[in-house]
Amino acid sequence: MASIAVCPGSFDPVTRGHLDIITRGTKVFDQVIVAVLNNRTKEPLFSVEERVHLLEETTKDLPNVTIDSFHGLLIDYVRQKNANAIIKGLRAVSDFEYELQMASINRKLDEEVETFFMMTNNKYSYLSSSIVKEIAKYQAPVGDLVPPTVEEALRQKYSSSN
Ligand code: COD
Repeated sequence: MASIAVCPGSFDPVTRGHLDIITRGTKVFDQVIVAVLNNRTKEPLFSVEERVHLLEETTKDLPNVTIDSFHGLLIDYVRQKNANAIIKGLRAVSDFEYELQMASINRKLDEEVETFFMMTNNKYSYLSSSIVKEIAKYQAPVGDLVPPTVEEALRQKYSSSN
C-alpha cells in the first residue's frame, strides 16, 4: 500500500521552513499532499488560490507532491484522500503544546491516522509566515526566508496596499 501523507497548514505565505519540511517528507512518504486550510474566519494576506499557486510554483521540482486546499476538519480531509499520515513541523516548545493537543484530538477522531513530527531545520527554527509578513511590510529583504516567487508576491502585495 502506498504511504500518503497530508501536510496541512495556512501557508500564508509558504516559507523556506515549510519547504524544508515538505521536501524531507517526500523522502519518507510515497506521496505528500500539501493542504491549505480555507479558514473563512481568518483574514489572510493571500487568498487560498494565491497560496495554492505559490506552493505549486515552489514545489514543482518535487514529483511526489500535490497541492490542494480544504475546509472543515483535517481528519475528514485526510480520510477523503485515503491518506494514512499527517506531517507537522516543530520549531519550539510552544509549537509542541499546540501540536500535542491537535495530534491527540485527531487520534481520538481516527486511530488509524498517525501524526508525524519533524524537527525544524536549525536554519529555520525562528521562521514563520507571520515574521516574513512583518518584515516584508516594511520593504526589508526576505530572500533568505522565502523563495524568489514568494518574495516577489509579497513585494506586489505590500506595494499595492501602500
Ligand atoms: N520549521 C518547521 N516547521 C514549520 C516552520 C519552520 N520554520 N514553519 C511552519 N512550520 C510547520 C508548522 O509547525 C505546521 O506544522 C506547518 O508547518 C504549517 O504551518 P502554518 O503556520 O502555515 O499553519 P498552521 O499552523 O496555521 O496550520 C494549522 C492547521 C491548518 C494545520 C490546523 O489549524 C488544522 O488542522 N485545522 C483544521 C481544523 C481541525 O481539524 N482542527 C483540529 C480538530 S479541532
